[in-house]
Formats: sequence, structure tokens, C-alpha cells
Amino acid sequence: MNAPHALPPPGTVTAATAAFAANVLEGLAQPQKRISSAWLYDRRGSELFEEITHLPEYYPTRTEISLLEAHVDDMARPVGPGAVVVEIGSGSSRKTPLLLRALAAPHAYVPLDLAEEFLWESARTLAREFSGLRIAPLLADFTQPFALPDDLQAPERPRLGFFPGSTIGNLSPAGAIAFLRLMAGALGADALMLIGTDCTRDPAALLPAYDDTRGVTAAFNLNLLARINRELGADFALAGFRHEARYRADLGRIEMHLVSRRPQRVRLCGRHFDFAAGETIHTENSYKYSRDDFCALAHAAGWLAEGSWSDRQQRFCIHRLRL
Ligand code: AVJ
Repeated sequence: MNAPHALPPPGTVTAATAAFAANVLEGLAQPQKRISSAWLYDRRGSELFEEITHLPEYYPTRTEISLLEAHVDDMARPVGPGAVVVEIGSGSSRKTPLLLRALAAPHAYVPLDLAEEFLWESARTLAREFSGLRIAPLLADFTQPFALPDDLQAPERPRLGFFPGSTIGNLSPAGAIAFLRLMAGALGADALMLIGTDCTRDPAALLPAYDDTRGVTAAFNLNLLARINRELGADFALAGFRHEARYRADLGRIEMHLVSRRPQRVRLCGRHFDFAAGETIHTENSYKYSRDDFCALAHAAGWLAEGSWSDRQQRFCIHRLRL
């Protein structure tokens, strides 16, 4: 009946929009209003994030790519031939090929992402360069237990998890430990992981990275309200909110907020939410881990941090973990 990519008629409630609505309604009902950063990445949000990664102020992506370019052979040295590579969040089109080229005859690449369109896109792009590689996308939420296809679990196949981009920083420390335990379960004995973490704790570097002069990060944050308006029929006035980045030295994290410029009421799914002037919606946490703190966190999840690579300014770190 429907063409596969046609939009559902207005007012249609799909399981995905129902989950989105439930999440937003719950978050806006809290004393400190909040919305999970996972919802920032619709198509427009992903485009804006890609733009952020090219900004002069946003050092993580460029630093991580330089680290991979310089050291990926060392990082991948203990991975034997015929490996299965599981990448969490499959949006890192500039990083994955660097890793795959450093491996001896990788057998399979398993990108894991909740956003279906990005899964197929990254699968197609890689299939072009790595023609013998089996690509087995997994449509899954990385905070929930998942399993590799049976034949990729053969114990003799080296398994390597790849989680670049400091995305692990979006989880709370407890959430990061839970995630690393899940990865241990999914990858199995003797697995290795390469994880990129932002380790900057200097507000003079952090604040511009999360509040750039061109306003791209502001647009990225505000796009969340546009998405809620479009997908859930809310009436957020985008001009009634502004972007703010806050560094919490006590918690070792950057926070993104949307600040209400004036008292206002927003309607959503038959409910309403009142905002005082200056009241915020907390939309993202981005934790920054020192090398030692991250090693301790990995250890608490049952992994051994056996190597780490950092830039001269120690802004970003890639860790190799072993089960
Ligand atoms: C993709 C989650 C790693 O936290 O630095 C960029 C997202 N937010 N600018 C980060 C983000 C604001 C980014 N991660």
C-alpha cells in the first residue's frame, strides 16, 4: 500500500513516535526539565552534528582522527586476521575505514545504530571500498542487551568493538559501566575494544567547543524543539529559547541546555508545560574522563585498559580494552 519511504499521514502514531512522545512528556514533567540527547539526531540534527565536527572550536573529531591516522596500526596490532568489528553508532564515516584498513582481512563489520537510515547508508559506503567484507547492520539500542548473529560468535573469530567519538560520554558513569558490561556479554571472551573519550577538563577549550561563534551548536540544540513540533505536534516557539553550554567541574561534564527567554506555556500531546523566564530544558551531558578515571571505569565493568593514545595537549584519548 504505502511506498516504503512515504511519510505516514499526519496524526499517525508509530511505535517510534509513541516512544519519543512518552520520553519527552516524562522529561518535561521533571522539576529540572530534560530530554535525552539521543533525540538530537534526526536527519537535520545529524547534518548539524556533522557540521559541528568541522568547526574550528570543536577539537574532538579532528583530534581523534589524527590519533587514528598516527597510531591505528599499534591500536589494532593484537587483533588477529578474520576479525568481526562491531561499531557502536554507525555515523563515523571518516574513522571506520582507517580502522578496517589497519586490520588483516577483517571478516565482518557490524554497525549498530537505532537510526535505520544511517545504518544502511554507512553499510553502502563501506561495501564500496571493502568488497570482500561481510556487512551485517544491527538495528539496536546500544543501552539494551543485544547479540551478534550466531555465525559471527564463533569463538575462534577475533572480536573488536569500536566506539569512537566520545559518545560514551553521553552516558552517566554508571550508564557507561552498564554499557561496557553489555559489550562484554555481546562480544564474549578475549574481545578487544577501542573507545574514544574526550579528556579535556579546561573550560577555556570546552565552552567554545559546545557554544561556537557561528551558532551551529545552538542550531543543533534548538533543532530538538523543531523536531518535537514536527513529529509530536507541539507548539514550541523556537525564538523563545536560546542555547547554553555549561561546564560542571564538580561532575566532569559539559551540559547543554535550552533556556526559556521569557515566561511561556508550551502545548504537547494534550498537555501543557509552563516555563519561567530563565528556566531550562537539560538536553545533553558530555562527560570528560581523565585517562586514569576511564581506566578505573573500564575496570569496574570487567575490562582491562591495556593501552591508550593521546594527543600532545591531552585533549582526547583512544583506549584499548581487553576482556
Ligand atoms: C557526539 C555525543 C560525542 O558530546 O561532543 C557536539 C555531541 N553535542 N556538540 C559531544 C555534541 C554538542 C557530541 N557527541
